[in-house]
Amino acid sequence: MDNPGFTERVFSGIQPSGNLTLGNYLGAVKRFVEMQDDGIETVYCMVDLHAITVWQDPAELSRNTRELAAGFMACGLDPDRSILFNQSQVSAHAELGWIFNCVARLGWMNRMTQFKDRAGRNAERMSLGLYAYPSLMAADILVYHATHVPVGEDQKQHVELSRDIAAKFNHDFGVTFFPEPVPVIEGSATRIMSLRDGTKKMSKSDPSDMSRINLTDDADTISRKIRKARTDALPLPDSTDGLDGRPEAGNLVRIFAALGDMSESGVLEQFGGQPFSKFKPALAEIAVSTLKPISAEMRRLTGDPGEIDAILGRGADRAAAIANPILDQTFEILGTVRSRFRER
Ligand code: AQP
Repeated sequence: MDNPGFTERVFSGIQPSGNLTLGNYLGAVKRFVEMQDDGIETVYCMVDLHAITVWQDPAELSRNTRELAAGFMACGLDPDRSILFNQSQVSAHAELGWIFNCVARLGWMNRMTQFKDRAGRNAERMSLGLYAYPSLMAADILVYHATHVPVGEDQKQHVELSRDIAAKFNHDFGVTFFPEPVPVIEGSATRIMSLRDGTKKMSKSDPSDMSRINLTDDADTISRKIRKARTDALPLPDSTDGLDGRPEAGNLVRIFAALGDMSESGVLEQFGGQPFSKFKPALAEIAVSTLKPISAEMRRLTGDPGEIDAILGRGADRAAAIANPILDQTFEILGTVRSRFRER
């Protein structure tokens, strides 16, 4: 057991920074649903405070948040069994985030590859929030004393940083107060790549819509995006070794395997030796049949934004009931005077 003395609890979040992609679905949400059914308490969050680390149009932010909530539920998250809410409604995240800004070291932040990837050569012009993002993410997880964090491969470094922050806090104050959360990176699709460039992650904020499949795409759009997906001139190989050095082919095979709940070798047993003109229509078919019921359910749910808001409000109340006492104890450990009565 990784965290003796702590009850197992799952936390994860997704930014409402655009449409949910097939990468988010296969790398994260599908796993969220499986963990909900594992009998552990699950807390899932639309991390709007992370989304605003880059400018968001206010109307789009609320639309994306409701759409993401609908996406979660359409994929199988049940707001009665999981706690489902948006981050900014539970202020304990931001408060613990500040405390962790004072625990985390600049050197640790400087090593975060996601900031470097996103900022590129424009680091000087990025927001301070984008730089401090991993310390808020540590607060998101640790304000629930969460022990397990299902994520895609790209978030592994951030979860590891949460462990370092928890360990340093515990050490600095001589306590065993925060658990050291474990990243859960499982399944065959922990890193789905762009349809336009097999070396780049599929991302909801990629400027090219052709680079990704959105959960809201209709059947024609999905088929067109797969037909136009970049590939090479060779047929598919007979074994997974033959995918080495062929990132686009490897990505499409991985997507097929994840959608069909089969292994990559199983896909190649079926399609090895065949050209992409044969493989792509089969991939489009399995993608459409998986996503069609999800997008139909999302459309139904987004038709009633009032109901989504009510679900998020109730989820936030349940989340705050766990987070606020943990935040209060953190302030006590720090030694801040807490004399104002507030209902917790
Ligand atoms: N391409 C991917 N393959 C597998 N998993 C992925 N995830 C994201 N992209 C892929 C996983 O989805 C969860 C939510 O991620 P996020 O929204 O918090 O931020 P992100 O990782 O930065 O995702 P995006 O889609 O690339 O968002 P933007 O474009 O706004 O930055 C995480 O668990 C992530 O690992």
